[in-house]
Amino acid sequence: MKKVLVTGGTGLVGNALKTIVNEDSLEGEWIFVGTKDADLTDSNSTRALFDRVQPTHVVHLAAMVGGLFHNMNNNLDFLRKNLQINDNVLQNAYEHGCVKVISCLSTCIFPDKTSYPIDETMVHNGPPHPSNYGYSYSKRLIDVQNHAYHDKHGCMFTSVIPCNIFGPHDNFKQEVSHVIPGMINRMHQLIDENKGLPEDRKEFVVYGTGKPLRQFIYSLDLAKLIIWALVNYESVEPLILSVDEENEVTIFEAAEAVAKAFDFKGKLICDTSKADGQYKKTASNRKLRSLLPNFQFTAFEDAVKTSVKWYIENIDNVRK
Ligand code: NAP
Ligand code: GFB
Repeated sequence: MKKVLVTGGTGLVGNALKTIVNEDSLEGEWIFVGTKDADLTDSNSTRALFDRVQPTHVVHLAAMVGGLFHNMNNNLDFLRKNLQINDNVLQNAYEHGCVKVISCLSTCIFPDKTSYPIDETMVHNGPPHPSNYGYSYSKRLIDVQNHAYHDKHGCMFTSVIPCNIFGPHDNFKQEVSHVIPGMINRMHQLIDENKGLPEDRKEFVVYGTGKPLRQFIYSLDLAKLIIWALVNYESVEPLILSVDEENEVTIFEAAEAVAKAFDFKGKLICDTSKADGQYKKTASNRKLRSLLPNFQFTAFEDAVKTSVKWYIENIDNVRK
């Protein structure tokens, strides 16, 4: 019987996986772990976790994760912590004879100077954007590690490359969050703290120019794709898990979707003193579509609406 260890099981993607696993009552035993179960930057703690769980499969999500501003100021930490976590998890997966490991990269790790759309062959074709080189190189090395374990020991260690993810159980903490949870948190606060102000007098600040382009995948859609890949994807080469290129939106359009979800009628103004980060990282999901042609992604506005609703309903227990 399959025993799937989900590292990073207490985060945005981990909780989405847990929701889908429970909803679809998937076969096998699924164990979702976070730092309190084992600090994966520590080799002894990681070994003790694998000794205890004895997994047959690993979905490796655990990482130091954050948005643009958190990355910009902490490249060394992102590099070191994620290198430690990844080496401990992959080496223990090998030593414990795991049948398969699926790790998570990100579309933000591709070369900054590149042609578009980006595809899976381009991971190592040049330096990443300077804002997140620490995270990017630690993630790129997972691909190198996967090939090394496969070449030496025949391990089926592979990776998926999601675009920007959002959804319930996201990290809404201002200083570390990604753009959508960051805007949800700030807009809720603006509305909450200005109840007496006429709606059209309220001004919400969108950081940066609002012009950068992003593809956003709803966490529950990603979870379904990861589960599909765990069962059906048998290649060491990475697989991009992203919405279609034409579903790319500007940051300003993402802000408008958050405003619509809150029924916010005030103004959206851009604070261009704040960094924009990468202008675009448009990724092709052609390879995914060739394997899974009929997958239906949740419409962006509907996913934002569901995420805002979840945030409001869980406000007392969210990471913020
Ligand atoms: P998240 O919500 O920040 O969750 C991170 C998870 O990793 C948590 O379960 C956390 O445990 C765990 N973790 C962090 N440091 C750990 C440590 N030292 N030891 C053990 N566990 C540790 O992150 P996420 O957004 O779900 O990201 C999941 C994966 O998707 C990551 O590999 C990330 O790089 C990738 N990804 C994310 C995005 C995005 O937009 N969010 C986009 C592309 C790829 P605690 O709960 O105990 O802290
Ligand atoms: O999700 P985000 O922080 O990271 O998005 P990236 C940053 C973009 O959103 C910038 C604008 O253009 C910001 O100026 N923005 C507007 C905001 N309002 C906000 C806000 O309230 N919070 C945040 N955070 N941004 C990350 C990588 O890039 O993508 C990570 O740095 C990671 O390594 C992640 O891979 C998926 O999409 O720019």
